[in-house]
Formats: sequence, C-alpha cells, structure tokens
Amino acid sequence: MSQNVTPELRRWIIEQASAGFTPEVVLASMLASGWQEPVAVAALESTLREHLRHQAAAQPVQAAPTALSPAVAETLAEAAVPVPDLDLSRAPRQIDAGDRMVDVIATMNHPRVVVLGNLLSAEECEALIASARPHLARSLTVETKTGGEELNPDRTSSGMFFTRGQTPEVARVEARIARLLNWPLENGEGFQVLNYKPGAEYKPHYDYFDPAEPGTPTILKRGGQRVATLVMYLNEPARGGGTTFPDVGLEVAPVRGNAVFFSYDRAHPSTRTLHGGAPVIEGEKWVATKWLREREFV
Ligand code: PD2
Ligand code: ZN
Repeated sequence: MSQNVTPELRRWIIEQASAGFTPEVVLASMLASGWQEPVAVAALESTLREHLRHQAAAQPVQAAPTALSPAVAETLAEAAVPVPDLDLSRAPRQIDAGDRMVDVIATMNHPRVVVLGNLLSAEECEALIASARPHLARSLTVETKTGGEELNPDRTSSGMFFTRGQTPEVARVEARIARLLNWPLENGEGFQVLNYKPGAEYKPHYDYFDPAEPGTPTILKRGGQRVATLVMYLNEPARGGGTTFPDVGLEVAPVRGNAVFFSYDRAHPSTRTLHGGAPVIEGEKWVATKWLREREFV
C-alpha cells in the first residue's frame, strides 16, 4: 500500500518539532500510527529541512531564534557534509569549465540533480570508449559486508576502471570536472566505464556506502564517503537506458556528451538519490561514471 505525505502531515510534523519534540520522538509516533519507516523518515527529513530553509530565507541578517528547538536544528545540521556543486547562483545557461563551455539543461534541488549538455566532445566520447573496450569485464559492485567486490545480479552491464590521469583524455576531462564541480581533482575516484547491451540495466541503488554494513569502515579509509556522482553519456542507445530517480519520477535521457550530476550530503535515503539505469531496449549504452569522495581518494 502506498502512503501519501499530505500537506496536513507536513504541518503536523512542523508543529511537533516546534513544540520541542526531537525527530526521533516524532518518528516514533508516526510509526506507532502506521507509517512505513522509509516513508516516515523521508517525510520528516524533507519537511524539517524545507522548514529550516524557509526560516533562513525569511531571517537573513540576524540569527533569530527559529521555531524549531535547537536540538532539532542540531540533529539536521550535524549529519550534513559539504558536497561538490556547480555555481548556479545567477542561473547561467552555460558554465565555464576551463577548456569548455558546458550547458545547464535542467536543475533540481532535492534531490540535488543537474543535467549538463556538451560536457564531452564526440571525439572524447569515442576515445574513452576505444580505450575502455579491450578491458571490459562483467561489472562488480563494492561488497559492503566485507569491503571486497562481488558480481551483482542487479547490474548486468560490463565495466572497467581507469586510474586517475591514465590517458590524456581522462586527465583532461578530470580537470574539467574538478573546475565545474568546484571539487579537488584528488577527491575523485578513477572513471568507471560501463557498457550495457540490450536488456542490461542497473537496478535502483544509492551510490554512498551504507554506514550500517560491516565493510564500510574499510572502504571509507580511502577518502571518506562518496558525496556526489557524475554519469557521462558516451553514446546514445536508440531506446531505453535512461538514468532514473524513482523517488521523484525523473528520467534523464542518455545523449552523447551530456551528463547527469547528483550529490548527497549524508549517507541516507532522505537525500532522495535512489537512482538506476533503465534497461536498454535497442542499441547499446556506454557511460563513464565519476564518483567524488569527501577527501583525497588514494
Ligand atoms: O548508467 C547509468 O545510467 C547509471 C545508473 C545508475 C550508472 C550508475 N548508477 C552508476 O554508475 O552508479
Ligand atoms: Zn549509481
């Protein structure tokens, strides 16, 4: 059964928080009245976050007391970490990425998603495919139970990893991304190139490492959490193969040279960054993914 988060529920959440109840207490009473936990957590997070944002906008000068108790504001503030982002403050059509002007096609705030055009030239796309092709193997995903890697049935693509700076094209595109996203080049993992044949897909998942899994502390030693993803489309399947964001009903079409950027300031579903690669129906799909970490990735 699907549960709808109504304006009345959002009002009630704000009333509870304003009366000084902590998010944990509000969550407990939502669960007690029959809300499914993922729905309740997402409603709570998004409502309180939006409420804080409104209050900050309404009181820009002095830090006037908010209607939320300090404990609630602290709980929300504590979890978030800085993330890469583009400078969209003056709503530009294009952004200077150093050696290339990149088009801003669409933006969304929660989840933070930006669709970019013309990030890569056709020649760069071809060069990345050509140097990746001989090294493809059935994709693995990081196995968070142990910190190792495993074959994942939810991911039927083939893939390979470049190291940072491995080819001239890789180095050039990495420098462009670092400037575009205002994030140190050293904090990036090497590109992963994926190839999907007809029928291949990547089922919805989060790109951050699940803090509850026992292997996660080992993975985090190499540069902290993933905080953002850039999926770059290297070619165009004739049908299917979009990148989907099921929480918000968004699907980004795979267009050669374009990319979708999204960030997550905490390792939590409340970021609404659940996403997947829809099955390719006709043709094949090639993407390069750049994951960005909190700190230098070694
Ligand atoms: O290929 C995609 O569209 C896709 C979708 C979801 C890639 C990834 N995730 C990824 O590389 O993490
Ligand atoms: Zn992903």
